[in-house]
Amino acid sequence: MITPVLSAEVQAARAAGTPVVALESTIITHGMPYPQNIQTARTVEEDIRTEGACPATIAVLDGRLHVGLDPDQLDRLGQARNVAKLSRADMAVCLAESGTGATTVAATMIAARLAGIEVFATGGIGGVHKGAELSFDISADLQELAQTPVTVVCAGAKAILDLPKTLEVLETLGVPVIAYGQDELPAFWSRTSGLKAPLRLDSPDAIARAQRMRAALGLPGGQLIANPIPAEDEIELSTLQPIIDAAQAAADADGVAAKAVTPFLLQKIFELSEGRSLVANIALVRNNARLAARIAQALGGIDG
Ligand code: PSU
Ligand code: MN
Repeated sequence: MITPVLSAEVQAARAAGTPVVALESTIITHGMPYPQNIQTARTVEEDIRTEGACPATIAVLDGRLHVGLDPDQLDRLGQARNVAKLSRADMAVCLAESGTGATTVAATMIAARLAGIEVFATGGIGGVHKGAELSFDISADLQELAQTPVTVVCAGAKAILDLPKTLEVLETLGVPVIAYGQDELPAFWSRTSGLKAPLRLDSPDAIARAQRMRAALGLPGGQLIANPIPAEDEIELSTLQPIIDAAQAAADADGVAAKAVTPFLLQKIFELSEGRSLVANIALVRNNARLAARIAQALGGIDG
């Protein structure tokens, strides 16, 4: 097994028994424009520290798997162009070829597990894309949740996805999809989706206990926590739906495919919403980071 390179902060947290929360880096390189990407990454790390936990942003830099980036490394990644977007399929080649790449949800889960980190905060996971019955575009994030034991806190699946199909695939794969504090599945920029979440839990403790029970049952895989965006930051689905439809139509017209789809749609929605989608995206990632820190603390109180 390879040993990830731990940042000084993560090493100190380990020594002190401070809980650690993993963060992905594709959201920095492919999910948000510069310079808000770096500012957000820093703010989110600070939110985790304020909750008494330690942030560990994960990326592959020059052929090494980093768990925790120092401020310089974070800056360089946020300004770099043509950084690879790494999922399960790409990680080994990138490392073996001494490459640099940002980790998606799937790749971040793999790295978190290698580093013994049990909780990970992001914005939204990948899922089943609209038109998947023809394109077969289903994110590797879903398979990863089925096999890698990390609790992932997101704000629901992005409304650019086919949400009912995403829930169906997660159910087939045996992934617990747990709405936090409400019955409905949140839809990233909005608190509501019109879909009932399969499961609901109301406290970090309850989420931590469920994770331990899953392991005690001998089941592989993680849990998906869908944490609704704070009410004051949400953009209602009715406002966003025409924008999402226009972005999807542009992607179809341009023949955008595979890995390029999610970054393309996020950028188009950012432009068409005149930046509103980004403001909401930042608020929901921060909200997820705070909850993840509390879950990490609760897990620390229960033997693993
Ligand atoms: N959430 C965001 N912005 C993003 C992503 C998630 O708010 O850019 C990224 C994550 O890294 C996720 C990836 O794993 O999009 C999914 O990409 P794909 O659909 O190609 O699997
Ligand atoms: Mn895809």
